[in-house]
Amino acid sequence: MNKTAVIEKIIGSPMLPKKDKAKAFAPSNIALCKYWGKRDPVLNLPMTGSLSVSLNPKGSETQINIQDAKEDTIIVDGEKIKNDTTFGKNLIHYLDLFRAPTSPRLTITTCNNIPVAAGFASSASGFGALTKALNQLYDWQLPQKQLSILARLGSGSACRSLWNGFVEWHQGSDPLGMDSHGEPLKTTWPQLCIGIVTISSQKKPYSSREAMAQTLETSTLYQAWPKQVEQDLKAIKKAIHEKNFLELGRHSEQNANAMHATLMASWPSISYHLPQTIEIIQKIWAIRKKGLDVYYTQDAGPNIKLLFLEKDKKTVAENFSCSDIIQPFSTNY
Ligand code: 2P0
Repeated sequence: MNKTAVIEKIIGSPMLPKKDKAKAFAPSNIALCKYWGKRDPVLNLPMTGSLSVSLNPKGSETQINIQDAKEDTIIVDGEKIKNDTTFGKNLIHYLDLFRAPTSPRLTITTCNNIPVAAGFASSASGFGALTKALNQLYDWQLPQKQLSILARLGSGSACRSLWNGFVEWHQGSDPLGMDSHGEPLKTTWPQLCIGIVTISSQKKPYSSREAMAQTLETSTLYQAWPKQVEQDLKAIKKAIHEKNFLELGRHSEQNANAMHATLMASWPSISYHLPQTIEIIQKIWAIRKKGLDVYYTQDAGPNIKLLFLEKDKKTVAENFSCSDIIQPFSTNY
């Protein structure tokens, strides 16, 4: 299936901008039940559902300005990105999906207030913010669900960055992916904390995209992954509903570890762990044995995200050097 067919269904034909500038924000999100593997790599349709929590107020703000130039200009955190880099090409390909060939070129300026180096899915908040800004620029007036489908075409996990709070990404079954989008959960959890433990800010050795494809092709453990997700998704939703932190922590941690085990069983093997990643994980296990309710999750990078409750904020901060502690549901920002 190709992206044009999806665009056709949602916005009709490519068009000219209705405004000369637009600006929008989208939060970063961290998956408690991970998206790993695509059933359609062009449309970023997942093999399973997933569930995240958005990290508002951390995320991306994207401004679009129309410009009188032959080429688009991309600026991320004050730095001009070349259009022929992988990032530049992906972004321009995405912009081309929506615009008529005669449409003016654009300047896309994105500012992230979360360290991109911390392994947060900046592509998720970036494509989330860009899609919201395009909605204004072209005056589509689309509901969030449709925007979520469009954001997914840029980067899978971006479809969860359209909302604050807990968001479930439905796997869907439609070949065009019209039923594969984010949906917010109603429950909030003001005491929930996430601590970022930054281990390395170096560029990761394999992109999620490459690593997902390799896992699907070669990992003998991948056949167990959909079953793992089915169990974890159900358990995590129940834990959120019942505010059962120990169950939330346990299933989030187990889900992340199962994803990394699946990666490790690929050939050639893929591991995002650095020695300090293992050190931190063992420290978490040891401190948990002593009675502190701290759990973790890890994405496609070496950094660890701690999960804990507000009552343990001080102890966690004393024991781990968190570069940031985020309370996604706090109203005190
Ligand atoms: C997630 N990750 O659920 C998982 C867990 C990383 C580990 O979604 O190829 O940047 O753009 O669809 O969304 C990172 O993958 O991949 C990701 P594409 P994406 O958050």
